[in-house]
Amino acid sequence: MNQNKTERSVAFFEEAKKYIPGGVNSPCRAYLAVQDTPRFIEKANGSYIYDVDGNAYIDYIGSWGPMILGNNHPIVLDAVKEVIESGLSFGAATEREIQMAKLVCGLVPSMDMVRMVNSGTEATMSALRTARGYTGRDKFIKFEGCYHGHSDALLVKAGSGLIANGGAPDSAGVTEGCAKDTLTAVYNDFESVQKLFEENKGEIAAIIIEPVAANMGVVPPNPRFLKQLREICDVNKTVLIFDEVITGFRLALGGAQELFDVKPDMTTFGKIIGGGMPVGAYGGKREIMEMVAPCGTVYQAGTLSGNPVAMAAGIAQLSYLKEHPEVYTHINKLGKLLYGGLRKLAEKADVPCSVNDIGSIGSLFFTGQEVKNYLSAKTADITAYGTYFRQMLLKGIYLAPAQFEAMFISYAHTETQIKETLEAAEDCLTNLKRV
Ligand code: HOZ
Repeated sequence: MNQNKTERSVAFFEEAKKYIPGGVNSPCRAYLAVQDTPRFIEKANGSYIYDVDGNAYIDYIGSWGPMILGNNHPIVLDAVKEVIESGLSFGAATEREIQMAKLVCGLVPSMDMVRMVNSGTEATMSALRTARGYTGRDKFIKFEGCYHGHSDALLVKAGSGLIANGGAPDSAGVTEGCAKDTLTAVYNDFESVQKLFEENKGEIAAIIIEPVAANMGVVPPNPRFLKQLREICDVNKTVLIFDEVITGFRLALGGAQELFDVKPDMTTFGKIIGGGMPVGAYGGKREIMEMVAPCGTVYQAGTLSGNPVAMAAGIAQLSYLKEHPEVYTHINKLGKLLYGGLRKLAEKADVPCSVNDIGSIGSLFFTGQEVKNYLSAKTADITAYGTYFRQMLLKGIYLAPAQFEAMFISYAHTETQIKETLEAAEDCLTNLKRV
């Protein structure tokens, strides 16, 4: 496969830049971090995604995770088709919201109650507000390189697009006031957390963490790390929030918290619970969630929250996952094949690489160092990643257009496609060695 036609994408991009900042509605999509022209997408189906120039790619983004069953899965599509006949939005309570809440709370035992919102950003922002309201404290801890959406207090030393372009991991426009209560610790370094607790006794409302970091590339937690966070939160009456926007319903039906057997007090989810529709959710212990309006004094609201179309899509996908454990067997098996294969190929090609993976998500970092936190992730050679990315794209492999993002495998991927991907990677890594 040689997917090198880009005429229409180039033209669209030029046009888009006139009206949309950077030509895109989310920075990662601009391909700045890989010095290429973004491919404008026409459609996606199963494990493939197609651009406007007629190129087909094996899709390892899957809309950044939610397409766990593959793009356009008939179960999800049929549910959407059925519900749109009855109306697109009411801004009023519906039965599907109860179904969704029961489903989510049933699958994630740490959650007694859940509130639907429209994105992961809203979910984390609201969870944090709730934790602050519940504890009556202002400060909270996040980890360098973890990304929890783009609300002000959380855009401090954040991962994802903020690091992708080699820029500062902070955003202009975030006032000192908004950021002053955000304390940052080092991922996988419990001592850095202990130190913050010692320096801010009785003042820390919450720890928020991606239980598996996936926005500085994929970085799994050390074996004891999450349990240590649980313990220190218990001792200090601090709310432990797991941001499972990426890991929820993906690493296991009950998310990373099931896999690592650590119960957070609160959890946030994103697009995966809407089957790809714009959805997020936050929830947790009853006594904490009862702080949320109209029960309690923490305010949060939204016309599109619990939107009927999004609920129908999400219920269809989550129900399918619940009834089909073979989805996880399949994607995890392909994960081993793909990430194990990449590790061997990098070794064979003698390119300094570090592959981190867990289940169906993984990252190939262009560094000889073990990647266990933001600092080590940052040692990756982003120019090498750009070269690798562009070559893979030409060979029909659609990867994240930035070093510090994850690859996602879906139920629609096959062993044959993984082999095809590894063959492409072998060529690209060998070429990279020559360069
Ligand atoms: N925040 C996403 C990556 N971690 C990218 C979102 C998008 O561009 O769609």
